Amino acid sequence: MVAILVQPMPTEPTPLIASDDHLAHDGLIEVVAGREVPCYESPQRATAIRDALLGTGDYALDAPRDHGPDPITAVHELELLDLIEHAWTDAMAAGRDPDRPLLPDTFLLHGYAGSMALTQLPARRHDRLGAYCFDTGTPIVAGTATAARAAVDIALTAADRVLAGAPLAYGLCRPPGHHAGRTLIGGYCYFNNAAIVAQSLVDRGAQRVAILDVDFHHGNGTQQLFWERGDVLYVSLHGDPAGIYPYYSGFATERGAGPGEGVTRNLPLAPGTDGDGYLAALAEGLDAVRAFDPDAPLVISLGFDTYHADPIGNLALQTDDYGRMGSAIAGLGTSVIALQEGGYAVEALGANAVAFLGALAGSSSS
Ligand code: OKP
Ligand code: ZN
Repeated sequence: MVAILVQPMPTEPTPLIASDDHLAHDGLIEVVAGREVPCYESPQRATAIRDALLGTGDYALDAPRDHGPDPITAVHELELLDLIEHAWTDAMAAGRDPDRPLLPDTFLLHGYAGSMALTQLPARRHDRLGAYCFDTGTPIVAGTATAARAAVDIALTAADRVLAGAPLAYGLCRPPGHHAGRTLIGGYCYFNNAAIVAQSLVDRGAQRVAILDVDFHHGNGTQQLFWERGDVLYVSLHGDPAGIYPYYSGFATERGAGPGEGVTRNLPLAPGTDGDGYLAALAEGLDAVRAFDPDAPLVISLGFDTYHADPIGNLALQTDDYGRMGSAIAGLGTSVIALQEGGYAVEALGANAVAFLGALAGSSSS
């Protein structure tokens, strides 16, 4: 009698790209609803996720490789990079309090200019913040530029791993990126990590790249960057902007323009949407990805602020729903670059990341 041993396939650990460079980016406060509150986007978020993933034994921690500024300026204007790199040192040279974050207080909006042809900006970068920032939740401190650069390198290094053959790599980006536009920071975001990766895939020869954004908030920056592009699909599920940040974008009627017509898809969700409702919308989003037929790894903007206990979300997902999402996305059969965006219920972030990424990788610890 022959014993037939069914052995589980030994799965390679999933690359977990992370860096402690984010720790020095602690914005301290944001201004919301007329009040100064502690930043929801805290260093503890990334630490919690990293520790939980490493605790499973299914991840291989690795440091990001420096990719230089070029992948950033392929997506953002040089003046934005210059602002982020020098706003803090300009402010210190001007005698600003080193214990307070920089937040803009005067915004350069369309309505400010009207028909005037404005030609100049103030001399020092911290005085220009309101020309490059769209909200009061995106503070700059001494460590912001280093952290934001590291987040980009984390995202690009995760992409490198997948292009080198890993079926899945996870970039623990902090600060997040999906609200950052060509010349705009906002929503805790400075450089658009996912958009930079998508553009780098195009620059490395991809014809069709899909970005799936499952953060609770609409990724207005990512949508803006690829609005008229037919080669990068942006699909986003998010809280209905009729009552949710970023308020001005993310409605289902926004579908892209020109060569990008129909290559932006928004799936706004009603307050209280639970796992079943979410999975139904996700199936629709995944159908859009399949129809687009990407020839590159899927880029996921991964937020856990859809969780029922998230302090700034209003959906109702449970931890096991993140496993269901991971399994549904795994059903695409494509390799995946998963990049961290939001999620502010710090005590649940680790379990939610383990559930999502474990199911996506098809591991038993999910
Ligand atoms: C960043 B990411 C809600 C205040 C909202 C900005 C939220 C930025 C979310 N009371 N402030 O998409 O998770
Ligand atoms: Zn979010």
